[in-house]
This record gives sequence, structure tokens and C-alpha cells, in this order.
Amino acid sequence: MLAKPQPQELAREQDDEFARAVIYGLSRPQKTLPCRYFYDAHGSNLFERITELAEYYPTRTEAGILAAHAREMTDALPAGGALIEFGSGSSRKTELLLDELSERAAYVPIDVSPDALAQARARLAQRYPGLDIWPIVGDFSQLPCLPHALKARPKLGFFPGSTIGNLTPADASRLLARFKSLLSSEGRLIIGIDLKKDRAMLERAYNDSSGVTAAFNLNLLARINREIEPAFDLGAFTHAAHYNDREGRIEMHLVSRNDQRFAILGHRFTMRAGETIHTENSYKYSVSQFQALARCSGWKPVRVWTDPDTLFGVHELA
Ligand code: AVJ
Repeated sequence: MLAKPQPQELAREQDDEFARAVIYGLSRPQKTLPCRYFYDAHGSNLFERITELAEYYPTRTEAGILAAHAREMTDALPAGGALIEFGSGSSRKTELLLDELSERAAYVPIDVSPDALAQARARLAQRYPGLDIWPIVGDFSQLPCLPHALKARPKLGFFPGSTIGNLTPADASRLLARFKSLLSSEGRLIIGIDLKKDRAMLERAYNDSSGVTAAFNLNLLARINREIEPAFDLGAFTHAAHYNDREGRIEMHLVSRNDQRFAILGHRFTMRAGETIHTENSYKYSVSQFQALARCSGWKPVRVWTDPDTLFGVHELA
């Protein structure tokens, strides 16, 4: 019989997974690193700072849309229902919906970080004393099982922040289909996605003048240095972000300043001056493009709310 893994072994397993993903990504012709590893404690702080930048419009614009239309977004969920949030993090934006829902619904935040869940739960329990909170530690993309007591309830999914924009359209469609099976046939989904717009405004949002996005991008290498081994000279890389018009996405890269070599756990890598590590995609969708993607995934688009400048879209799918 296998012994139950001890916490230390679990941590080791996660390290191994990180190291394996890094070595795999850096071994490809176009070097890549998965963007989910941006969010260690440092990276999460840097991302918080990004959301407050003048140039980074998505977070505040989406919050404005949620605040203006929370009543409509939640009106389809009957009393006794459950609001299920995928990748809830600090659950800040959720308060805009809970202000309407807390008297009649349960809240199920799903997140990989137990700390973030515990903090959010403590804050929400204070603010909404009657709210029934069922945190689930897990990766929303791996479709955790809902507690039995929740399965039969009417469900409203919530996936804000344009997080789905990190996925290719094919992967995004698969994720939407998985959400559909978790939320069952009567369920609805409120999902935020950044809209296509003028290239200059998009590129400003990912090349801010205070260099916070650059620090966020470089933190991926700093994290490898901290958690795997000190492999990178951070001064030998620069941040670059550009809009790829053909693919409809912002791409973030780390550009090698010169010819260099480095090794990670005995695996040797070389880079030429100007060669890049592709670290993130952030896809942008017009309203009709996103609705088409939703339809392909088995959802019916119901309503969409945007801000007055049509920078960001919040969709209701049924
Ligand atoms: C959290 C994925 C929505 O793509 O805009 C912000 C991440 N990267 N600045 C985005 C991000 C650089 C963000 N998402």
C-alpha cells in the first residue's frame, strides 16, 4: 500500500512539476515558459500593482461593468442557488455580485491557493454574515467535483478577469465545455473577456511606463532562480510585449540581450542575441467572436455588457 504523501513530499512534487515544465518549455525551438507560473507571492503582488496602473485598463473597466449591471447578471439565479467562481483569488470582484446575491445564494470559490481562499473567506464572512461559503482548493481547469450538497442547486458560474484569454481558442473552447458540464444544463456563466481594440492602447497596457509588467515578466526567471537553481542573469533579458494581429493576441516575451548559455538541473541551453522566451498570450475577442466560441462549446450567448468605450466585455452564457 502506498503511504499518504506528507506535506513536504507534496511540495517536492510541485517543484518537480515546475522544473519539468521549465525544462520542457526551454527545449522547444521557440522557447516558452507557462504563464501559470507567474503567480508566486512576488508575482501575485506585481499583478496586483499591474491592475492599478493607468495604462492597464481591463481590471478597473470590468469592475465598472460588474458594478453597473450586477443586478441583471444575478437575476437568473433563484434563491438557494450557488455562485461558483473559477480561479477566485482574492474574490474582490465577487463582492460586486455578492452585494446582490448574499441573502439567497451560497458562494463556492475555487482556487489553487489555500491561503488566498482562507483570506477571502475570512473577509467575506465578515462582510456577509449570512453567506454560506464552500471554498474548494483546486485547479479550475481540472474540473473539481462539487460537494454533494451543492450538486442539486441551481448554479451561476463566474469567470472574470479575461483569464480565459491566456488560452488558445481551442483550449478556451474545451474549458468552456468543461464549465458547462460542471454547471449542468440549467447553469449559467458570467465571463469577462478583453475586447479587440486599437493596437496602441493594447500595447501600452502591456508595456507600462513604470516597468511593473516588465518586472512581472522577469519574475518568471527570478522564480526559477529561487526555486530550482540560480540559472539566469536577469540583466541579460529584456521585457517585450506586442500585439500579434493575425492571432488576435498580445504576446509577452523575454528577449535575450546577447548570446548566452545557461543550465537548469544539468540541462544546457543556449540563446542568441534577440532570441526570445515566449511567456504569455493574452487573446482579445470581439463580441461576435467570443459568442461564436461559446456556441462551439455548447453554450448559448444570452446578454453582453460593455463599458461606454467598449474596451471590455462581460458575457452571460446559458
Ligand atoms: C490575468 C491573464 C488577464 O492577460 O491581461 C497582465 C495577465 N499579463 N499583464 C492579461 C497580464 C501582463 C492578464 N490576465
